[in-house]
Amino acid sequence: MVENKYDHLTIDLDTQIDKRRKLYLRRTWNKLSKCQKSCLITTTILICSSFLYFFHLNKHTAIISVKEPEDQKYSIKSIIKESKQLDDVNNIYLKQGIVNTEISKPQNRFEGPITLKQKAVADAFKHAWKGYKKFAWGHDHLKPISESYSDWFGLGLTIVDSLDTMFIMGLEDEYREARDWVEHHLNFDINRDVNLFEVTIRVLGGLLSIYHFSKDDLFLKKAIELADRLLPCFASESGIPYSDINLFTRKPHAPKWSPDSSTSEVTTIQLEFRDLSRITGDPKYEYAVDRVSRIIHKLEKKDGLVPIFINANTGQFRSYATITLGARGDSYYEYLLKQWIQTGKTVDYFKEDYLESIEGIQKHLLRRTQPNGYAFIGELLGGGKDFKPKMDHLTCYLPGTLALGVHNGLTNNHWKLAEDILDSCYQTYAMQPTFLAPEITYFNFQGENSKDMYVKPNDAHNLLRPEFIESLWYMYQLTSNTTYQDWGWKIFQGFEKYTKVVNGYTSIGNVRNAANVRPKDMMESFFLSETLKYLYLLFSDNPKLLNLDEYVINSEAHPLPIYST
Ligand code: DMJ
Repeated sequence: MVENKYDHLTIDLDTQIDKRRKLYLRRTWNKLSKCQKSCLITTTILICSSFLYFFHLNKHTAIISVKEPEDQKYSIKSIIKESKQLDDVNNIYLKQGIVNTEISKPQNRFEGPITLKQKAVADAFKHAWKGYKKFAWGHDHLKPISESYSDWFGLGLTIVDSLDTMFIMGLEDEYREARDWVEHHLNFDINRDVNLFEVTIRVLGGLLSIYHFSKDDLFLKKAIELADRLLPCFASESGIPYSDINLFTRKPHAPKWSPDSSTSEVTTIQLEFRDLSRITGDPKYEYAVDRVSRIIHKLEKKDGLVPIFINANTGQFRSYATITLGARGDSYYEYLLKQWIQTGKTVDYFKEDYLESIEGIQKHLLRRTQPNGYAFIGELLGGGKDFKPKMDHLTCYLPGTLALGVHNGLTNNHWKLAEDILDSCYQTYAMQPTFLAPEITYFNFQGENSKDMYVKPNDAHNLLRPEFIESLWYMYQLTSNTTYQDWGWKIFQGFEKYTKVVNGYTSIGNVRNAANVRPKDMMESFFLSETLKYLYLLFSDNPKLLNLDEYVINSEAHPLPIYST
C-alpha cells in the first residue's frame, strides 16, 4: 500500500476536532439543570431497553418460523424449543386452576398449543394416541381397558380420522407416523362391507381435509380411490344411495336390518363428494350427490322436517317414520346450511329448505320444560302424530349450526334459539355429578315431574361425543365470549376425571354415578377427530384459528374450503 504524505496531518486534525467536540459536549452537559439531566438519562435507558426487547422477540420468532429442511418434506411445524422446559410450569398452573396464560407467540396459526388449556388438550390427544399405537395400531378403534382393538370397517379409522387434528395441534411426530401408515398400509381393496355415510364423513372427509392443509398428493390419490369404490352405491333405481357397499366387489346393498337407508346418511355425503369434484375437475362425484339433494328437495315434508328413513329403490320416505334432530335425522339439516355455504351461497334451494326446516322445528319440535323453562327439541313419532320429549345428545350440534347461519346473513331470530338450546345442552352436563352428559335426556314439559330433565338408566352412557363442544366452538368463534371456553373447560375436566384410563380414554356406561361410571372399553375415532379438535380450537386465544369464513366443517369435524359457486 502506498503511504499518503498527508495522512498524519489528517489524523492530527481529526484529533483536534474530536477534543473540541468532547469539550463542547461536556460544557453543554454542565449547563443542564439536575431535572433536565435525569430526564435525558431516563429517556436513554428506555430507548436502549426497548431496542433489546424487540431484538429478543425477533430472535424468538425466527426460531419458531424456521424453514423446514428438505428431508422433512412432510413436517408440519418447527418444534417450539421452549415447550419442554415449560412443561413443569404449565402443570403447576393447571393444578392451581390458572389457565389460558400464553406460553409462546408463534406466527403461523397451526404451530402448536399457545394457551395452557390447548396444551392440556394436545396432551390428552397424545395420551389417547399412545394407547391406540400400542394396542390398536392400524385397526379402527382402541379398546383401552382390554388393551385390544375393534374393527368396524378395517380401515384404520382412528388414524385417518385424526390426521387433520394432528396437523392443527402441530403434533409432528404423530402426524408423520400416521402419514406413513396411510402411504404403506391403508388399503381399500378389501372384501368388507362398509357404510357409505360413515366412511365418507370419517375417511373421505379426513383425507380431503388433510389434503387441503398439507397439499400432499398421497391423500388426494387415496381419496379418489375410495370415492370410486363408493360410487356404485348411487346406482339405485331412484338415485338415492344404498347405505352399504362391499369395497372389493363394489356391490351396494341396503342395511342388513332394514330395507331403507337413513335420511341423514344419504344427505351427509354431499360436502365431501362435491369437494372431490372441485379438486379433481371430474364432475361425476358432485353429480351423484347433487342428484340426491335434488330428489329430497322435491319430496313432500312436514314444514321442512323429514322422516328418518328413505328407500333407495323407490326414492320415497318411509311413511310414519320418526322425525327427529337426533340419530338418523340430525345432519340432514346441518348439510342444507353447509352446502349453501360451500357453494358460495349460490344455490337457493339449500337455504330455502334450511330456513323452512328451522321454522318446522320451532313449530313442531321445540318445547319448554317445567319448572325452569329450558328449551329442548323433542321428536315426532308415527309420521308426526305423537310428541316425545326426548332429546339425543346428537341434537346439541344445532346451536352451532344456527349460529353459523346467522353469521352468514340468515335471520337474527335464530341466534336466540341457538343460545336457548345451548343452555339446555349445558344443563344436561351440569346436572350430572360427573359433569358429563348422557346419550339421551327426557324433559318434563307437562308438569309430570318436579325436575326439568331426567335420564333413564339405559340412556346414561357417554360415548365421548363432540356435539356440544362443537356448538361451543361456533359460539365462541362468532362472539369471542369466553364463557363458552369456561363451560368447555369444565367438560374437559369431566372427561379427564371419569373417562381417562391408563391406555387412553373410554366411553362410560353411567354419567349419573361418579363413584361407578362403568367404563365401556371403547375409544371412538370421533373423540380424536372431533371432540379433542373442537376443544383445542375452543381454547385458542384466537377465536378464528380455523376461520368459518374460509372453511365449512363436515359432520366429522373435517374442514373443507368454501367455494364461490
Ligand atoms: C360422528 O361420527 C359425526 O359427528 C356424526 O355426524 C354423528 N355422530 C358422531 C359423533 O357423535
